[in-house]
Amino acid sequence: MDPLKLKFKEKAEALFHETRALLKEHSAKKVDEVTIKQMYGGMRGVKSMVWETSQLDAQEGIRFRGYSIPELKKLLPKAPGGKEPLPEGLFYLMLVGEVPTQKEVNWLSGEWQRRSNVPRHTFAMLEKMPLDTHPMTQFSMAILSMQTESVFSQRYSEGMSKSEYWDATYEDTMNLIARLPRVAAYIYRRTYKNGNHIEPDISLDWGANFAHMLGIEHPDFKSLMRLYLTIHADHEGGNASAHSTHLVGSTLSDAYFSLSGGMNALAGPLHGLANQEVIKWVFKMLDVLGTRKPSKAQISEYVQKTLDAGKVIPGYGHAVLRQPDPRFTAQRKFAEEYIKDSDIINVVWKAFDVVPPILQGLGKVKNPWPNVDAHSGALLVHYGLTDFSFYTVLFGVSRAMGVLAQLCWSRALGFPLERPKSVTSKWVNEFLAQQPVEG
Ligand code: CMX
Repeated sequence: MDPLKLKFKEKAEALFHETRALLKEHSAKKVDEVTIKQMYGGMRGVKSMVWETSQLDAQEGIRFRGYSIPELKKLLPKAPGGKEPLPEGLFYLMLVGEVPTQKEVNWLSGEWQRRSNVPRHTFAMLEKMPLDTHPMTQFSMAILSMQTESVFSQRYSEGMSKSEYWDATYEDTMNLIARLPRVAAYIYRRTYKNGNHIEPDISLDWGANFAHMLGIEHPDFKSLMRLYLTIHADHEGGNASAHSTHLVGSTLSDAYFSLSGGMNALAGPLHGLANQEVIKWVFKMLDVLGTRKPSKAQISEYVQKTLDAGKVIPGYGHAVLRQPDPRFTAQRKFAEEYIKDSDIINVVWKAFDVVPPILQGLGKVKNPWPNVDAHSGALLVHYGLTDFSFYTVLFGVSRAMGVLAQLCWSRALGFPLERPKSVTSKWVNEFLAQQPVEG
């Protein structure tokens, strides 16, 4: 058994027994009540799921196993000479709850290289897709096409015991994450670079090798990818991509089915596709205004026009957060450190000053602040990755780490099929009619 799997096994056995004891003693305790508004309003804030890998605080933002992004930037191992955390380290932390050593992270980089072989039929399947198929469609289908390799499905069909589910899921998780950069880079190169593919460089870490296979050779782009893949990895369990992965997985669908489901949720414009929408919106604004250096007053006017047209301002707002997203701030800090004077980044920063008061003025937007998607496009454009429709795939490669680490936990803790109760409008009206009249 590999050292990470062994560590996970020990932790999982301990938490499994702890959880059984907790359920025996406290099953009937209530942690929440659901309002009519929450039922009709996308279940905001309803505490109904356990998610080990990260937790989101509305004011403070995301913490991965208790660590904030600035803390992780200091604590997680780096590539030689690099300043950004290695995403492998975050996966390790999410999976076993311990900050890994450099040696442990180096082992994981090598292990993912070892497991990174993509089945040939995945590339053949992609080649059959029209070139203008959205990269997220290609990505989700490519993940699904690799389901033929699922260790979980194979062992399930052979009669695996429930106690081994976590083991097979760990194998699928490691294989799948290892293969994603190659798959994503293949989609990128076939869609935008005439199928001129770049072979992996096995001397590189997971994020840097991805940057290399995309074909963007600026050394700072490798650093950006390491940071990007770290900060997008998880956002507790209720967000749409995480929750979709979790829901599909709860049927004992394997990691491939589950992640593909999660990616389909990430592809929506209110979720991961917002990173593509932000940069499209910025460039449209620059075109309409006829300048690369718009004033704050010009941006303000364009924001108002967007709202008047009945559209949202992409990259702003959040279902849970009520402050600027620390993932936005981390990207801003990266830009301040690595990039001197970029028009497009200046526009993003000016928008940060202009958009929140306008959204606040609408009186209905609960969070007027930028989210993770407000900044990423400008950084990617700076390094020459200007194919906007690919951006959500980058998000997806990172998100796989959080949702699949959690899938291992869901299997280890024996979480059952997810099946919340729904009611009809008629039921709601009858329920209300039975309530005592207030006042
Ligand atoms: N621009 C304009 N209006 C906005 C807005 C924005 N950025 N954010 C919220 N609103 C509006 C909502 O559309 C809603 O209007 P209606 O009542 O007319 O339907 C109202 O304000 C209240 O919404 P909310 O409670 O503040 O926000 P929700 O929890 O319903 O939605 C989110 C959250 C992210 C979908 C929303 O803020 C949004 O659409 N933002 C733009 C898209 C975006 O950036 N998504 C990416 C989020 C991060 C990620 O998942 O990647």
